[in-house]
Amino acid sequence: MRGRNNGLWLTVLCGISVFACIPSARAAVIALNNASFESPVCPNDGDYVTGQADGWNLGGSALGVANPTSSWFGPEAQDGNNVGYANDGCDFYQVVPGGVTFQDNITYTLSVYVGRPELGNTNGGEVRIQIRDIVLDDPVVIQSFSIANNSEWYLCSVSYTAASGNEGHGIGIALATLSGTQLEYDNVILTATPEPATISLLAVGGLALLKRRRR
Ligand SMILES: [Ca+2]
Ligand SMILES: [Ca+2]
Repeated sequence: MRGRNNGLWLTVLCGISVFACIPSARAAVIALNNASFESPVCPNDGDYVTGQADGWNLGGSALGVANPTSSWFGPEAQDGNNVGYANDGCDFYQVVPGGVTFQDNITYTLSVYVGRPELGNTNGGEVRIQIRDIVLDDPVVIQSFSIANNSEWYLCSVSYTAASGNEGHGIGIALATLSGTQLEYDNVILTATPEPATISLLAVGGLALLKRRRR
């Protein structure tokens, strides 16, 4: 039996070794509310709603969800049919749902496609990762961006590595349009690197190995 157990452990350890060789850059995608701005539905080109984007808190009153036309962008949206739009100092923000909180030494990266339709405005915006859900809470990580050309989508991102004191706090994200500007947002993605579950699995593997050695 012992020989069979050794064989089993060899198999398990090989599995762990292979798993441990997976690059630490492996990232987990964290679910967000309405990350593609598909709710509420705007079924036809040019449809839009103001003051509503399900799952997002709205900072200001000149923002909502729209269905772009081909004169705005090509492709019209980066994902699905709709995009979020925010004018003149307004911002979308949300606390990451599902009780997901910061974990120390995990790097969180927020990315979003941003574009400006043919409106002639030239200011940019900001993508932010926040502690909890309040835009002005510290620490706040901000990546400013500008939009060079009308009717083009740009991938903007910001990263933040959680430090001591962040553990257990809610993760806030925000997409902010600067004054004098209209921006469109789509396909918001938040990742955690390395994947927290990977760390947990490796920890379990290490614990099992420790128990085996103590026998
Ligand atoms: Ca979309
Ligand atoms: Ca469309």
